Amino acid sequence: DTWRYAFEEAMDEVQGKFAQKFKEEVEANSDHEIQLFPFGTLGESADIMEQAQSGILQFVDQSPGFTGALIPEAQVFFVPYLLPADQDQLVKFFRESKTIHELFPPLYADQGLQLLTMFPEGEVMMTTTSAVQAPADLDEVKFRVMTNPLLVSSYQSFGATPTPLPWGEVYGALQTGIIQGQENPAFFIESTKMYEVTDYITRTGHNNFTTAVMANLDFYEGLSDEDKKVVQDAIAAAFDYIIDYQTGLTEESLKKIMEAKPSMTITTLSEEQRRPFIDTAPAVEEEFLKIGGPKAQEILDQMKADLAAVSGD
Ligand code: 6CS
Repeated sequence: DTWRYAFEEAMDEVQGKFAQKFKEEVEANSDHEIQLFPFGTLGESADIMEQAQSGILQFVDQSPGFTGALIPEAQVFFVPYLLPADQDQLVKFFRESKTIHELFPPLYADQGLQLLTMFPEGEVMMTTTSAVQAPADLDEVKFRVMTNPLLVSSYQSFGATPTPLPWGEVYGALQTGIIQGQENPAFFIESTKMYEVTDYITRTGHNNFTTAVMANLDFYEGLSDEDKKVVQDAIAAAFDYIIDYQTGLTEESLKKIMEAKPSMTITTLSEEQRRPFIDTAPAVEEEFLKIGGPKAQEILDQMKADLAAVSGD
């Protein structure tokens, strides 16, 4: 059979690399073919999710940043400073987390989706048209966020005016001055040329970009055990590959940005400068418990237990 797989990025960006590895593995180990649909070919994130839920697509990569309305619990990934900054701990969390491997799958299944994996895409950084060193610098800054209510709350707590937009509108909105900032991992800031329409990159250390790969549930449940294994093995291989692929990627991407635009200012906030941003976390966590759906408390508690288990203290 031919299986259709859509994702939110270009072929040579992280989600595309993951998808290409998945395709390679499935095709090497079965008679099935994977047809890949990068960003823009079938619409925005919200569109590809609908297509996966209705079975037009067999596979979809949609980030929790866009899954807020569907699975409110997935907003937990937008509590700032919750995920570890340390890459080894982060990867261990994604590999071993009970939240991801046991608690989230039934919530995705309720929406007609088989959750196959979640993986990190890199440290999230702010790119803005003016310098950011403190929450006060975000005052009056219309800051684009993904269409996720908790991410909106988080940026409100940071002092900005959050503006949720689908990805396709971000470059133009920065260019025309409708917004003055956005956040994303370095590889994406580089590949999508966000540096052309902003002048400052600020490393606040508040998050790592999480994404999720899913299959249409009826399609997945209809697969033979052998095919399910092909899919699971391909996901596992692609996970290992994408973690490896990201080694050094952040620094390389920042270097490319500086080469392309030497006037760009990249600032890593000190622990002291981060303090006021870190101090917003408890309020955002409380908001998550209010808007994060019926399982919010259970998800947050388990997530903290999972994180403690990988933190080594
Ligand atoms: O900010 C966004 O909307 C996009 N960022 C990344 C890193 N991937 C896909 C997503 O659409």
